Amino acid sequence: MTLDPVMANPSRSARRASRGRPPHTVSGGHPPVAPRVSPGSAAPGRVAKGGAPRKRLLVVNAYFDDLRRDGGRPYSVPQAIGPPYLAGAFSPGLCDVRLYNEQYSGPLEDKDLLGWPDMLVLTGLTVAFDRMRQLTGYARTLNPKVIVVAGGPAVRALPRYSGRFFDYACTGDIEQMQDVIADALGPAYVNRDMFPRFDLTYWFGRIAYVESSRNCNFRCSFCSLTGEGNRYQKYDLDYIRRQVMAVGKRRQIYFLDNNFYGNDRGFFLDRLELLKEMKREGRFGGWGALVTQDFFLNDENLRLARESGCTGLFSGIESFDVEVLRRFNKRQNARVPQVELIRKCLDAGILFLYGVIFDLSSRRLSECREEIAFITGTPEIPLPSFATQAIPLLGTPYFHECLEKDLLLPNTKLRDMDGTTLVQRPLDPIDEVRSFLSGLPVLRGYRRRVLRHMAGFLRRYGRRLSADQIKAVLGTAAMITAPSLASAPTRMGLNRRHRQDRTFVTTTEHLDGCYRPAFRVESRYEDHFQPTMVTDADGCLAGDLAEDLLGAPTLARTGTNGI
Ligand code: B12
Ligand code: SF4
Repeated sequence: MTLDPVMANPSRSARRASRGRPPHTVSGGHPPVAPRVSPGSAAPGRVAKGGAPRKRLLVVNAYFDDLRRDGGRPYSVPQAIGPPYLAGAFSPGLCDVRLYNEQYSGPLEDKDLLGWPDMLVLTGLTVAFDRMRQLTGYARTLNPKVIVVAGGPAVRALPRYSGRFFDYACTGDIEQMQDVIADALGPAYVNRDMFPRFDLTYWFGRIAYVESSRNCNFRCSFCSLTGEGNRYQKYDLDYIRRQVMAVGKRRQIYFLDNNFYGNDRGFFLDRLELLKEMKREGRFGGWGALVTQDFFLNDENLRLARESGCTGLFSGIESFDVEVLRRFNKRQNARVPQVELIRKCLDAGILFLYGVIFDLSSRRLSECREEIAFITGTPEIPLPSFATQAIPLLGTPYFHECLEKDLLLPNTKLRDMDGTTLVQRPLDPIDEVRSFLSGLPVLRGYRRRVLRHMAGFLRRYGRRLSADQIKAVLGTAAMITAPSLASAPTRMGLNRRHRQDRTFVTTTEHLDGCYRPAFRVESRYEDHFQPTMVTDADGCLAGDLAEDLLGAPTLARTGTNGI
């Protein structure tokens, strides 16, 4: 794989924290649950041929469910791909590697698996930071010598705070794992030809996920990539081809790049040629990707994408209100009326998927309801895949704006920054907001309009779309109106440890069952099960996070959008 220099020389920001731990233990209060062991495992055996001891590595995608259910979401799309990419850094000859994806399999509470590794590697969304701490508490209780490595957007935003919990708090890209492995285990354990371990991704089914680029050339104010300020980077074509080959024949290949279109037309056209060729070879039935809206400004793009086998595109609409887009510095979405662009995409035979976000600290509920009525009353466009609130993700320009305007609620918990829970002061009375939010994920009150909308949509596009695409449209409608049923049908109603009704407001919201340890953990790890507080009781930035969040320059705060 050829990488840009920045990626080939990952930042050496791994930080070792103190690792001495007292031996005493306390009861955590909950009995262990039935083990759920990852099927993704390499061959056992403790000594390799050359005599070096084999090492055991467990890579986990930590995850908190936004519906606050205990179980996994095997049918939710897309699924995380951090674990196979990170696993690729370990020498296959000297390491036994296992992967676990909590998004797919539910919370990892299996003592055998948690106590198994010599090194635990953690990844996950910003909201999953506390879950990473909890997994660390479990693993260290069961194996005091385990080395814990963590990375991802939360660790990037909170490198100093993270150093309290993890041996290596990584702010670099996946290649930083190579440095960490060399430092912690020795250079022999590093795989210099790092390549994702798709052979271990037990959660890939009809759809497999790969990526062809990193980061984004735009600078939307709420996006964690804007806060991180890294530039758009491309993989070379051969690496992309190898990835598609490695996932095996699939119905769909989905590119999880933040911005598959990117800012290099030649690279875009080359990838389409490659995909066209691979589709002809029968490697996949169709492909999909995440694109920014500048993709739709050139009509040729839709034709070329379709010819190369593209069946679906996801693009962050965020809002149909131009003023909202400007406020979020999402100007690339305001150049062409969005309904027109969606219609063109569907008319070209490509499914259009999107999400909408509502910022209740700057918009009235009446405006948000009008927007939902607009969407459900416009059969030319599909229903959104998700409707949530704008999240002031740590380190983003939007986070700093909320902080400066004193918009964050008292006792805001990092765990509640999931888009379903109110963390900003709203314009409308809190009780009305609560009622709106409790219905938002399932579009409560709009069911009849949703059904009418679906009928109109299918009448309009039914003939242009394939059976698979229509299934996906119906799946999206199911996902938004009945998310539990659609994403985890076999676990309906299972919510063992979180029975209290939600309040939808961070100050009073209950914690998930995961915050009560599933088995006894050492007393010194009890604090790993306390929530990370973003604000204190007065709504001021919590002292623990201040050094990370106030110290660093917000380079993207003044950044211009890349269009
Ligand atoms: C798959 C996905 C999901 C999946 C699950 C993701 C997961 N990990 O559990 C689902 C569908 C659940 C999801 C949900 C949401 N998502 Co999402 N999602 C993605 C997506 C498309 C791919 C993530 C991925 O696996 N990338 C591949 C891996 C290899 O890269 P990465 O995770 O970006 O990690 C990089 C670095 O952080 C670092 N790194 C990461 N971990 C580690 C660990 C170590 C040890 C090291 C060394 C390095 C390292 O290396 C990578 C670069 O090389 C990204 C877009 C994207 N292309 O990244 C959005 C993205 C992550 N999601 C985003 C958002 C906003 C959301 C939602 C909040 C949307 C919403 N409003 O509902 C929800 C949250 C739901 C919840 N539970 O609360 C944002 C950022 C969120 C954040 N910072 O937490 C992203 C970036 C999209 C965007 N551009 O806005 N998402
Ligand atoms: S277009 Fe905006 S939201 Fe999407 S990845 Fe780029 S900066 Fe983030």
